[in-house]
Amino acid sequence: MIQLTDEGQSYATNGTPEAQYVNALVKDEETLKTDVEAKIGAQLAKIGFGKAMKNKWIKIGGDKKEKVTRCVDKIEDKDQDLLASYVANKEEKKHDKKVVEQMKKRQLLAIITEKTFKVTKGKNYAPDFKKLPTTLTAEMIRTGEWKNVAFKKQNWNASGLNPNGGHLHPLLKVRSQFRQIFLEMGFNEMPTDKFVESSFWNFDSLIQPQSHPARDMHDTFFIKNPKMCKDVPEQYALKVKEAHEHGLEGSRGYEYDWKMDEAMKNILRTHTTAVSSKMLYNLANQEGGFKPMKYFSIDRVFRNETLDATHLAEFHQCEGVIADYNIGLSHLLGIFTTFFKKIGIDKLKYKPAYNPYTEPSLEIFGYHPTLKRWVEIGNSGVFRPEMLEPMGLPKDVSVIAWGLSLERPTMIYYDVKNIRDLFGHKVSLTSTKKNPICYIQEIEPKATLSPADQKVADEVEAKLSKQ
Ligand code: FB9
Repeated sequence: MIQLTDEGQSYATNGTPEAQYVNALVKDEETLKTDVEAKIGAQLAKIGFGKAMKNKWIKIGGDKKEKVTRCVDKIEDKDQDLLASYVANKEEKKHDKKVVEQMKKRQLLAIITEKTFKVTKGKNYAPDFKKLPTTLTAEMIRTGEWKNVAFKKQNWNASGLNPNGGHLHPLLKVRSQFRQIFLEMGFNEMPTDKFVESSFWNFDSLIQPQSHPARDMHDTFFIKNPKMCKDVPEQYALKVKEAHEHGLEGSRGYEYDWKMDEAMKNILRTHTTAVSSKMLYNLANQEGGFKPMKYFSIDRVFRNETLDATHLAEFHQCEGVIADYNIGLSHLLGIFTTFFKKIGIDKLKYKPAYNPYTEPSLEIFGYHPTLKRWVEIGNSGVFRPEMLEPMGLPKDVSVIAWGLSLERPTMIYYDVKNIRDLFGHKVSLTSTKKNPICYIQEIEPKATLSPADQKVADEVEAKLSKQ
């Protein structure tokens, strides 16, 4: 359809600029150009003057050509007639296509598509909109009303609502992966469901002296109520006292006055080794006597830390403990090889370290294949005899153990930079809902051939490469 632009409409009504220019003049009378501009407007006069000259409807005069004179009686404004005909009949195919195209180029008209809809009453026509029921109710069935009800058309292809089920927190996903690894290595889970522990099990049973700075308020959370624990095995406590004050034969102990009161103070456990100690005591005193055992735990521990981007006042400690006859550091290194390969690290280095309850102790470092750098991945050691003998473990039984956190590996697996985005009241539930499955890739064991087999493999390789 043809629709005139504003300019086109004004020409159709008032005539083209050239026609308006000539009609502003009297035949054979000289007129100043400026007077014409004042009469019809400078813009229109500018456009009209040129065309009127081209049509020889006017001529210019005066020394400075500042005058114009109309030199025709009658003019025929064809463009105005054309534009008026478009108003009368908007169908473009009724008009000369080339002329319409020219008019379009001069922006005097535009070709538009006009859609018209013929609306008639449908079979469900109703003067007002009735919301059709979408659900068949018991009431409708009971009253028989369902027979006369038109239900809204069901869209059976609509995708159902996402069932808003529960979502596991990344830490718990990594915890279950680590639990799986410990279980498949034959470890048994320790009961770590008590966050409140006595100082006795958390420190004294581990031969951590009562003056040790870690036992101070600024490192440990003490419980106000109940301030003191109920029970500590009496006979065992006396042996622990002896070990603290005088050591065992061959060691002097810490030579201080060990206090039961101090040991009875309740705290939030600072490590799950408190539970390991209790389990070892039970192992030594169980019916039928000591049996070799492998234990593990993964649970929360609490320390009065200075908070920062990677430290909160609590974290999850993972711990493995092996009690057996005549084992030592070499067994521990063997366990590390298997365990850390399963969590994706197979290049290990060790650094001598100190723990009050283990000697020797080692810090463990692993080369992380994607971080492409060495990362401290845990701590470990051989529990001291001063800890084991008071429990009643046989002299030829040793206990090796190691620990690591759950947050560090989780932050690496899920690329979390700030621990507050992982744990605590500011964690966005969306990230908990959206985090991917935790898939920890064990590093495949490399086929290490014996030298003789390697020689054969090299010869075969050499032959194949010549073919
Ligand atoms: O977890 C730690 N690092 C780590 C572990 C795994 C990991 O996984 C990679 C993706 C594959 C990456 C990093 N660390 C121990 C080392 C450091 O992060 C350290 O700075 C922080 N440590 C915590 C304690 O900090 C107050 C991590 C936590 C820790 C340290 C020691 C023990 C347990 C947890 C222990 C022990 C122990 C020793 C002897 C006997 C029994 C238990």
